[in-house]
Amino acid sequence: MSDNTKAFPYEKGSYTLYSCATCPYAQRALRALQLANVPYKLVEIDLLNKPSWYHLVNPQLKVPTLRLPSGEILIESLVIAEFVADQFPEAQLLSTDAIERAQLRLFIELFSSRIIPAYYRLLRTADTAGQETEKQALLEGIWAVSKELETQWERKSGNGGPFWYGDRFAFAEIATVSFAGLFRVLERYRGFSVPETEEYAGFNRWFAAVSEHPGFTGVKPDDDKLIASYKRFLP
Ligand SMILES: N[C@@H](CCC(=O)N[C@@H](CS)C(=O)NCC(=O)O)C(=O)O
Repeated sequence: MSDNTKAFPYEKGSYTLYSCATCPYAQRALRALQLANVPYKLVEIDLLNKPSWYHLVNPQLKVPTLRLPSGEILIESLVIAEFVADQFPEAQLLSTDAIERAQLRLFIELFSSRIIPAYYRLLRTADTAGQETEKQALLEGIWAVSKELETQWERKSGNGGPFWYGDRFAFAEIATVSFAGLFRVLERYRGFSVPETEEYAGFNRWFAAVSEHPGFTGVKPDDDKLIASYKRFLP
């Protein structure tokens, strides 16, 4: 078998993350590495003009991709983030308790199924009536997430909030904050914002705390760049 490893850039004996600054999935991997204090080399991939060697790194041609010091390659943002959490347990990104892990998985699944697709549908819908329907769907998703956060804060591991694990910005935030950060794009293109009402109080409290935390601000792309990069999703 030929050795392809020399055909693409990577840091020998270290972690290499192939990423794109405006990609919310890639930001999950970046946040996990940064919060766990893992040294890594960053290779920025231009998604509109991918390097010819990128298929050797990830045949699906998506970001993020993580090359481990051993040469193993990991794809899929949540898989990469969970690997980092498990490999560097001292960062306390993920609980080792099976029930707490299950509850967290359910939260990420709720966020991923109710907010992420609604976000992209709202962006892609052209007509005003359709946009109203999608805004409602998104708000219902945010409401469900908000209630789940409040439920978690009543649990021992939630410890009163404002993050999933109380005062610790950790795996729940790594998995979700880039998508909540994308609401800036919806505000610009669709005039959408989360109402400051009791119904969404849990979500607003969580996001206010998240927005100030280095785990969010340290990886946050420039607003104008982010908004411009989503223009291609508009109808
Ligand atoms: N399920 C993947 C999704 C990753 C994904 O869709 N990344 C986008 C950028 S945000 C991508 O690389 N798209 C390929 C392209 O734009 O050509 C993950 O969680 O890592």
